[in-house]
Amino acid sequence: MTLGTLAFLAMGWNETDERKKTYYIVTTFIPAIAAVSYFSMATGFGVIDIPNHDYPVYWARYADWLFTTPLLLLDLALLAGASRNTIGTLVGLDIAMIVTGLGGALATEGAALRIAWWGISCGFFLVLLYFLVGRLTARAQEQPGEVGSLFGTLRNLTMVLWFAYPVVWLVGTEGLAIVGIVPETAIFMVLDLSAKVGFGFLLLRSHAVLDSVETDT
Ligand code: RET
Repeated sequence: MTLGTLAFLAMGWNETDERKKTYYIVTTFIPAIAAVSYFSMATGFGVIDIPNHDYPVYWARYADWLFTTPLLLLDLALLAGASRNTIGTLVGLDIAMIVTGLGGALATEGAALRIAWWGISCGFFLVLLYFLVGRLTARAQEQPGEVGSLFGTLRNLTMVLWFAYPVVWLVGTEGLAIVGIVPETAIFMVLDLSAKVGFGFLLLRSHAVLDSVETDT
């Protein structure tokens, strides 16, 4: 995550166009926040033991997602030229999804209740996907040049990777504990790296495309 942050910083350092700078700023903060979150988990601060819980809770994961997932959505929304209202709706749904997911991870009243929180979080997630696939895609297709196709690539990557999070959560230690804490942590790490650094590289290497985005805010 730190290397990704430094790479994005270097890529955007000499950018003079104000509009394109926005993508660099948003995209660089994403792995930077994750680097701090992983540092806190590696050193023990980002992990808590909760009474009546079989496994420790990595709360810092949710702190990371609380900030980085809205920033990822902001990147997509800016690319699509979405309105402030659409951006606000997406971010609101996303925050609700992460906070209710944290509710599930912290719940101490047994597996059934944890799964109920998971279901609520998935509800927000599905509405979010509806906006991403419907509203944002329609807006992105009205954009000139290659914007629509870059948006399509990033949206598909986002959908595939983001879908894996609730699945890993459900089979992992927060949910049914079919998968142990070590493989769960490893899978989340690969997902996080792809959804943040992989996504960022795909977006920022497309300089010419970013030039042609028209905004509607
Ligand atoms: C949770 C809880 C269970 C239900 C759902 C979840 C969704 C999480 C997602 C996270 C995405 C994170 C990313 C991080 C970094 O780049 C919170 C696991 C639906 C979609 C993209």
